[in-house]
Amino acid sequence: MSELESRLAKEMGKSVREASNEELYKGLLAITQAEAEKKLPFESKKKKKIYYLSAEFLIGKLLSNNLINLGLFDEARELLEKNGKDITAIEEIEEEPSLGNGGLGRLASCFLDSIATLNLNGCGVGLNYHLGLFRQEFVDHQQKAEPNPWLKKSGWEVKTSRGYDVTMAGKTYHSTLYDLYVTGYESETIPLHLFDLDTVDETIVHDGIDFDKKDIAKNLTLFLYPDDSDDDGRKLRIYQQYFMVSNGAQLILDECVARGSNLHDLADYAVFQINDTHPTMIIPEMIRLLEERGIGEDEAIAIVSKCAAYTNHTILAEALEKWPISYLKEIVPQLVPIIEALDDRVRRKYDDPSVVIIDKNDTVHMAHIDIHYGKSVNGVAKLHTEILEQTELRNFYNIYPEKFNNKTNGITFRRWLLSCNPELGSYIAGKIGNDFIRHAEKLEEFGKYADDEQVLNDLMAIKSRNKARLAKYLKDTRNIEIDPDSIFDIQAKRLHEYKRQQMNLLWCIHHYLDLRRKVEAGQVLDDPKVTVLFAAKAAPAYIIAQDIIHAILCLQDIIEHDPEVSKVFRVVMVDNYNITVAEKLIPACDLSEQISLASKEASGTGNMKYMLNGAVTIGTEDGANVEIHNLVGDDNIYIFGMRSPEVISHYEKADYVSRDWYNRDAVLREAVDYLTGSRMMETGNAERLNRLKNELLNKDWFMTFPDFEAYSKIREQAYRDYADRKAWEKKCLINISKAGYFSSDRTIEEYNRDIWQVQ
Ligand code: CR6
Repeated sequence: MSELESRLAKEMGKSVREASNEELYKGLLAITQAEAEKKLPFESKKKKKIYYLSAEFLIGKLLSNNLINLGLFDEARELLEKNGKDITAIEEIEEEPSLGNGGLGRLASCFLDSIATLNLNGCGVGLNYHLGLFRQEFVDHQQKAEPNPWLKKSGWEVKTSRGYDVTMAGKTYHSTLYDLYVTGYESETIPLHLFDLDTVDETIVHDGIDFDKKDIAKNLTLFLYPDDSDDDGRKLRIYQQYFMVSNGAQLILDECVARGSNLHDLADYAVFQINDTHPTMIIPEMIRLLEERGIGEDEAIAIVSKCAAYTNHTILAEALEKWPISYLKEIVPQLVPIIEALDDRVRRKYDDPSVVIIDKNDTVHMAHIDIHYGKSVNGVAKLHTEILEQTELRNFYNIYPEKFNNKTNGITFRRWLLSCNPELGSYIAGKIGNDFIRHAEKLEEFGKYADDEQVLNDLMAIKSRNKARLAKYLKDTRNIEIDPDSIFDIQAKRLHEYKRQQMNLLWCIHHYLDLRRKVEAGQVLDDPKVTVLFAAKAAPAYIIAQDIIHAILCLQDIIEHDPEVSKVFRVVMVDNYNITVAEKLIPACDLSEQISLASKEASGTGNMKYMLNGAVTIGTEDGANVEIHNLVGDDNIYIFGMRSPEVISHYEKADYVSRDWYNRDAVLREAVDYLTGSRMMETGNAERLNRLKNELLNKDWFMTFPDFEAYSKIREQAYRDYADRKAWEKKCLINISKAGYFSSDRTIEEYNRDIWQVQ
């Protein structure tokens, strides 16, 4: 009996063969937890520490990932197989911790994996939401949001005896700290600290995801991002944010003192990376706590300004947080004099209303606190950082050019290749060795096989098996049948107008109508077989996003009922997109849709995951697509559409009129009109369809119409190119071999080199 086998048997009190999947899951969990814990570093040995503060950590399932990182995966899989068990079925038992919305939260999780893998002294700090991002169902072609409990069944969290007092709106709450162990690849473990309140009560949730937003003791950590479409929802966010950072600040001070800091030298012991503006209140809170411990205001501000660093993740104005000072006065009155003092210093120094912290409407600009009182400001892709410097944050850049820097996002290869696509991972390792897992730049060596017929055939075969696996998964879990021999064209990401799922939809309508015409003319449909897969959750308060989902589901239904066209063309929207679904879609993708309006997608990270798994990108020159394009060259990517200077100039001049495009372009007009044509109206909801069409016709804020023709042309070109399978597979191989740059290990090395400077 192997050691693993006897340990498992001991945990479960029975043999592997006798155990149920549930028991095996629990047994494996206990073993990985114990192994991970052994690898926690000795606190006192290291001086400086990274505190990665984030309202979101989109963790994903942990079992396989941890087994891989701990070097136990192959052994566990073989042991299970030998006893007639299947590791995939055991993984199904695990509830995914969805403590994030999308890219930003997933990035935070990839970063923790890399911090651990690089043996850097660090940890994550966030909140222990009881319910993850809502579970999405489709009912009557519409999204329905349901609670998504994960905590009770998870087992990954360790309740600690640590906790702190946090005072909000005059009441004091005592927190409890839970730790989740983040394993690194054959390296140390780091903790993700998630703060919670014992009084939170999941039973107050009713009618989908509604709850009493005023009862803070019961609702504080109930949900990630409560609906912020009303005052109470917005205030609850401030409660959450302050609870997170006050706990975080107290933890930082405790730990740093224990490691030997005298507080005056805090910057030698701590750096806090502020992930978007949600944790910004750590700056005034830390100043407050230092003052409480006897440090004068000037010095406290100077100390904190050396510890704090800010990452910006968007240029969309609605996402740059601003709070009315009245909210802060109500909830965190202890911070208001400090924020006023910080604002005062800015006003005395700079005669520029665009850089103040509290504006003339008594609104507090959170990002401005970060920029004035942090030591670093970074964007998340080259283009994004340039836009911050030259346009969005130009006035700040002029004051502090030395603070601005770029850190192009990355992804962990452990989860996004080894764990989600083990066959491809081992194949590459068989060709170029294992080194690329830790030294991602070595993936470039795989490029030498670009003309090797055997390798190209092997890659094609791996992709085919992944497509068949996806087809089976969709059949088993959703009763959706798709043809694994068709081209899989995938757009999976949060639903947002700037990401332009609506442009993809318009093309699908256009293609459907073309095929229908052929059928009616009695022609044979010899077009390439295509399955377009969408997967996306829309924020419950974002009406147009829901309308887009509705229109996609209606079109899906219409095509399903078309016996001729559905043989060559299908549109399928997969419900409840999350990390688990992403891990199935990505290895099976042929064409990766990254079609945001240039300048609007700060980086994107899905684009990198698809590339690494051997998909070809169709995309705009936006975010990290620009860098992907530079790396793979014109022949291995399909780039189209307006470039960002042109887009920015349209916004500045306010000269874009969507109706002109509609009037001018008959093909586009036909697709837009179809939204409210008889077939769609019979299938769906008139209010939703009309609203969507009107939005496009009268606004189209993210300019889908001007890019539509170029998009259609290049997409059809990509489908034609796919027919030459060898040439296509070569593109896939080149994409894989150039993906090394997008390892989050590279990104984290850069953060550490330029901002953190931790040993
Ligand atoms: N939505 C950006 O839009 C970027 C991630 C991570 C986003 C996306 O382009 O890749 O952050 N921004 O940097 C925000 O969430 C504010 C995202 O995930």
